[in-house]
Amino acid sequence: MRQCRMLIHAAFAAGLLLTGVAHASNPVFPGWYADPEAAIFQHQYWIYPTTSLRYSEQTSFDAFSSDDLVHWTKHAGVLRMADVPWAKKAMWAPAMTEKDGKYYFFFAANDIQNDKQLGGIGVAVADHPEGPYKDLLGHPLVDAFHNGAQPIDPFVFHDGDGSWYLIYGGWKHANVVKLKPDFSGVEPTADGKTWHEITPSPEYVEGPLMFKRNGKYYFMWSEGGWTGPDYSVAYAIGDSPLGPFKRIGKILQQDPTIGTGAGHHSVFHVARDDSWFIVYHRHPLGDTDGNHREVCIDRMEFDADGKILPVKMTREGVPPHAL
Ligand code: FUB
Repeated sequence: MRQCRMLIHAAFAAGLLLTGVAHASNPVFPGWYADPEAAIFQHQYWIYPTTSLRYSEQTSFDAFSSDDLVHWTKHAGVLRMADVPWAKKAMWAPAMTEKDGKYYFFFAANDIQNDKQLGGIGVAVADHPEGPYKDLLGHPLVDAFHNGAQPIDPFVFHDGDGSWYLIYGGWKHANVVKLKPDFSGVEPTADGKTWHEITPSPEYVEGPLMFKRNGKYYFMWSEGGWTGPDYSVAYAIGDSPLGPFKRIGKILQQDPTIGTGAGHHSVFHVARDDSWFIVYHRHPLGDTDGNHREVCIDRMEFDADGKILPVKMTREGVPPHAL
């Protein structure tokens, strides 16, 4: 019996389930990390998280790459505060995109509380997914509050018509704004308006994300307080990236048997087989330190009408999945 238990432990330690299939486990990599951004670059999965420390210690970002969602390679310090002249602390929430062979890393810095403070959302650029990323502009891309939205938690959405949008916002307000094609600033949409508020409901807090599926725009975000157990993810579906969006409901929240404070997510969509994975952070059970956040991955599925099904958080994560 004892020998049998030892064998089971050895199998798990080797990353193998009893079926013999290598399997991820949640968290997907060790360390306190949050706000994961999922991206597929150069036929590999990438995750770019916030380093979940005190604000004064949030001065660089690590990235992680994988061929199969199970085995992850760490790339340390892909963007460092030293390479962003205006950043002083609280570097958060990467948003990644590739354009014309360059890789762009959007992020928030300095946790500004009003328009007099220097900081907001910036953008850095590199020749490779693993960096090194360097500040593109020498100043923030969004440096002030618009429609009440704190300039944090960027997300970049590339629409089918070629337009690039920045979706962002904390303090219970979300904005969408059209990016100039070279990401050097923002520009008005056809109606002459620049800062479009798309706050979907009073429950919205931060961590927005957008994707398009079957011609519909899915807008997702986090609700609750990120340090506590109630942090969660909800969503809406609309006909335009500019909204309007009406909240449908929560799809990710704490599970008293698995973890608490599950939120600030992003998604992998594998086009080959139309499979979807949600990457998010959560607190370990019983741990009340707000910064103790771990990056996890689980399946995200849709019903026949295109509604997102509630996510079942797991300890196991997902089996290997080739791109
Ligand atoms: O990690 C810092 C902050 O925590 C993010 O900006 C928020 O969305 C929350 O996840």
